[in-house]
Amino acid sequence: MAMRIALTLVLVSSLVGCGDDSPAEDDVTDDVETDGGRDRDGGSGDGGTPASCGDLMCEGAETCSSCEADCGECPEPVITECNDGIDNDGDGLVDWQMDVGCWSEADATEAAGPRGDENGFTTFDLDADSQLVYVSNEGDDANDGLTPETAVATPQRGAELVRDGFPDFLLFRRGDSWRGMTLGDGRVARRFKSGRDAEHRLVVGSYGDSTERPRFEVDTHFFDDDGNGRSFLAFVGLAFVSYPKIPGDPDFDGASGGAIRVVGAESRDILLEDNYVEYGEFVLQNATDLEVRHNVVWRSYHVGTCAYNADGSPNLNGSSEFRPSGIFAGGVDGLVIEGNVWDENGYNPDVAEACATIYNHDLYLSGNDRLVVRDNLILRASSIGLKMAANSTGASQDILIENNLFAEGEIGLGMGGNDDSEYRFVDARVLHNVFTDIGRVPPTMRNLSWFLGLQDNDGTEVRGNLLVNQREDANGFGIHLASGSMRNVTLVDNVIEGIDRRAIWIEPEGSWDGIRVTGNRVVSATDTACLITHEGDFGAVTYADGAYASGAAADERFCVDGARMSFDDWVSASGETGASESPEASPDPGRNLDGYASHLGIGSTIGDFAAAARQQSRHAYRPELTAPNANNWIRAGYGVAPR
Ligand SMILES: [Ca+2]
Ligand SMILES: [Ca+2]
Ligand SMILES: [Ca+2]
Ligand SMILES: [Ca+2]
Repeated sequence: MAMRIALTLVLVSSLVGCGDDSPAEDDVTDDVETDGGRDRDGGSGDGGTPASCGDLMCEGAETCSSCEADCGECPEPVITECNDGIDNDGDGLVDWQMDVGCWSEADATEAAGPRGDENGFTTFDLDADSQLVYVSNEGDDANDGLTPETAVATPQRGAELVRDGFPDFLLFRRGDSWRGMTLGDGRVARRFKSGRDAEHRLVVGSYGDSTERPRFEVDTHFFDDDGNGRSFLAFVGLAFVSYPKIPGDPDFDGASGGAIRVVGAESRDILLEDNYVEYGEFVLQNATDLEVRHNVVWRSYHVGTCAYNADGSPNLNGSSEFRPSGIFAGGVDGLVIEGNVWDENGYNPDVAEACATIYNHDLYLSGNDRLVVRDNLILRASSIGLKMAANSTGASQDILIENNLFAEGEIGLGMGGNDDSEYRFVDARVLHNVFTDIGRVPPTMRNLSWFLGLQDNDGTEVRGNLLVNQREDANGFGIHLASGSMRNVTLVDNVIEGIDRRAIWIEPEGSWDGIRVTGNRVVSATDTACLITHEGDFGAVTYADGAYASGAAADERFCVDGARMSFDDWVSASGETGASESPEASPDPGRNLDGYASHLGIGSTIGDFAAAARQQSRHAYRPELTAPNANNWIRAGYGVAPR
């Protein structure tokens, strides 16, 4: 039950914290302890106030275990099935260290349960004929691998011992590491095997007393179906670090590496959960029903991405020769991407010739159907946080993008790209996302600050999003609709505040039909803002119920076909019904991840927040570092209800 207690506390503290930062910090620190996060460094960054034990303030990385004097005595650990020393479910596996039905020591059940009962994580039961194969740094490939005491030594030997078509478990000892090894020696062996069916997967996971993920230092993908059908797999709780991209590594080349690659058209039902990827990426193409959940992907990059003009000056577009992103997914039918941390993908500021480019992104998703992108932290992308492409009519259908947090990069969400066929994106919902500081520090150094752009959409609802914090004088916009085709697109109940330029920018073409812009609150304090920029005929666009406030002169607040105009002239030009001026002021505008890092006591910058979020794992899970909770804190600054 510890998990539920922790979640409740966080919810309470984030509500309490809405208008009053100071008292919530202690609560958050307590939550971390309750949630089993002892002995973590807390990810405190350079920008925070130095914490000193003994000053009677529990702050920064201090916890009850590191500083009892300030933080008080640690609560007694809650006894659960997963830490009571008993094999409660009779499967021969005891507690979180060994039982694959435990997501951590805080799990109340050794049996697997629905994710909603397992803190959002996937747990497993053994099947009658499941076989477990153990791999550790103290193992020996001459062993049978069937017990921890008789573990084998290498991933390739372990991969041989689990059986194709069976619900077997290949378990690596946590805290151990392997270098230059994958699931097979060579391309064919790395294609690995399949499980039995979607309910009986072949699981590649972990075991042991450590909470540190088994670490694979790889120079290629750890698993790669290589175009062959591989199905019913789960890769859970593993760390993949591309060692030739580790700055200072003796084998550094800045080029080789990987993580997981699934490209077989016959591949299906593959889960990637709670993995940590440094310098590598996920590549998913053509397959069916893939899930990418609760992973951390940081600094996928490749040297050779810088470009130069003839005079030797930098070409800010960068080179298209290498295209690293945090994930590339193309042509997948059924793709869920939820609860992940994507940070600084497409470049590496610490490596020469690894420039950010316009071609590289945190997520690059092209032509996927039944797509869900939910609850992700999408931070500091080379160019676009979430680039969505579709290269023919109807190429991407049934799309849900919900409650993600987009911060920095130069473009937040771009649904368009690379083609001008009509109606490429069909039945999309973009709901309750938060976008902040897009383009504040564009890694490419271009002057863009584009928050949310849609092209060639057919049947799209953009509802309840919050777009805030744009630096002045950028080439910027909030929400932009422009393309040859657009029909049945609704922008409703969005809050757009502090967007310096075209907060809502609509450029209708003759074929457009059924565009509704309704109930949005648009506020900008600057004198250069255009709350709505409309360029073209009004026939296809219905405006209603907008609430507007502007720092611009009274006759310069809206822009129609290049001319600035007053609220009254806007209403008369657009025919907007129910529009109003001077909505209620936001209680604490300007909230962003810098402020949230301060609020949590983990630093003062987006980088501090990101560093802490990259430490997330199921064994050390901090709900306050997730997109939904960060979003709620930012929302409160703008008077937007929590979700
Ligand atoms: Ca137990
Ligand atoms: Ca058990
Ligand atoms: Ca369980
Ligand atoms: Ca069990």
